[in-house]
Amino acid sequence: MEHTINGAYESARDNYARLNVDTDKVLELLGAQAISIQCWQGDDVRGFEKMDSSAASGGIQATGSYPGKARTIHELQQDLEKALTLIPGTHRINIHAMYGEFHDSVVDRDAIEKRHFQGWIDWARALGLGLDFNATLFRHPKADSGFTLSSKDPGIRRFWVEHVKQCRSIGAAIGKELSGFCIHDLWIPDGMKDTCIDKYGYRALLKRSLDDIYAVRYDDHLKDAVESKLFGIGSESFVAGSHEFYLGYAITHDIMVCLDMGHFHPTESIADKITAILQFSPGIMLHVSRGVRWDSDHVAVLDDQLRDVTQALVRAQALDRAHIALDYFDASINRISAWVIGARATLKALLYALLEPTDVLIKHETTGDYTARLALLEELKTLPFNTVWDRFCLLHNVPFENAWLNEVRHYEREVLLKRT
Ligand code: RNT
Ligand code: ZN
Repeated sequence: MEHTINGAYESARDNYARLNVDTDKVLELLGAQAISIQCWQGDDVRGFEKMDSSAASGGIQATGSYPGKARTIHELQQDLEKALTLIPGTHRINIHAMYGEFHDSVVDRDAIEKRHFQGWIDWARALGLGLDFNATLFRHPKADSGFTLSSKDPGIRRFWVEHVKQCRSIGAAIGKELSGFCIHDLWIPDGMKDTCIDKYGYRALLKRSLDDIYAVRYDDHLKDAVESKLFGIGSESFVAGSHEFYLGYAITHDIMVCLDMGHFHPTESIADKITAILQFSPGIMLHVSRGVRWDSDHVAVLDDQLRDVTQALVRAQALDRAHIALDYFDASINRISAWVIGARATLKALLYALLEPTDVLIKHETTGDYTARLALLEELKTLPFNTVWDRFCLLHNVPFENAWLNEVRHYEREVLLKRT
């Protein structure tokens, strides 16, 4: 098989070279792309707190009851390790505050400390992985009113401000300990089901809470992002942290916006926003997701939306300013396969974009030769893309084609189905 792939790759390399694309260089660039993998796909966004967890608020909902979900940190790490052996490249793991190591004690969100995450840090270091960390402002009794950082109750606000401050300091410590950086992304569920009158008031409170939170600045070990949303289940009429709100906040406070692919109108693509935002912001964060009819958080697949996003980044030469993270959760299929399918789809979308002769296309465009631009774009679609992908998998020692699925099936039989 290896021999066949290498043979096919030689000829694919020629194909692309004729169009001015250096596939070897592309494979190198792709190999340097780290994707942040969401731990919460492994346990249906539940976390390991010992509190009586209330319902996930803000419309975060994993549907399905596929057997074998991770019940402990150890199981979750074991599952992630399995997934990582099937995803080419070196990646990052994205965790949430509710995934701490709390053993049997009840540790409320405003009392979490770095030590609760030391296990994750040591695990990540041993595997050579970066770690991202997020505050958790949902699935908690103090979020049940539908408001957290923009709550009109000063006590509730203070509680959540403390939590986020604590999380940012833990994030900074993680970045430092792993001798790199850690991204702290803030998403809150705040909003209202029905007509909200005092939108201005809630947003003013949110701004005040953010000012308090971001007054503390960390060095490069911590990168901050804020994530907007259009609506959620229970916040259909009003979301305090809308796109305009956070865009304004991020740009005036030197932090990144996080664009989640499911958080906009269903016909709206985030791809076109990237090159606009990057004119004003040094970096951008993306949550790769697939909304079906709504922000349903389906597993990412190689579709036009995802390709539009990676093309926007590559064409703008902005890969090094972008932080790509996965954010979806599906409990109706094998959870490890969900990680693998989404991560491989994201890498394939990056590969597809990198295999484009951007210079040539821009030249056609600039000289007004739109005929040649369209013709070339069409030609590119049927070049032997899959051969370059196979070569990438081979180089990174992961199974190509669907061989990875056999490994997932084996793991399911041997490990997942034994969890009762
Ligand atoms: C919710 C946001 C948020 C979460 C994760 C768990 O709509 O997309 O990013 O999905 O933080
Ligand atoms: Zn998200």
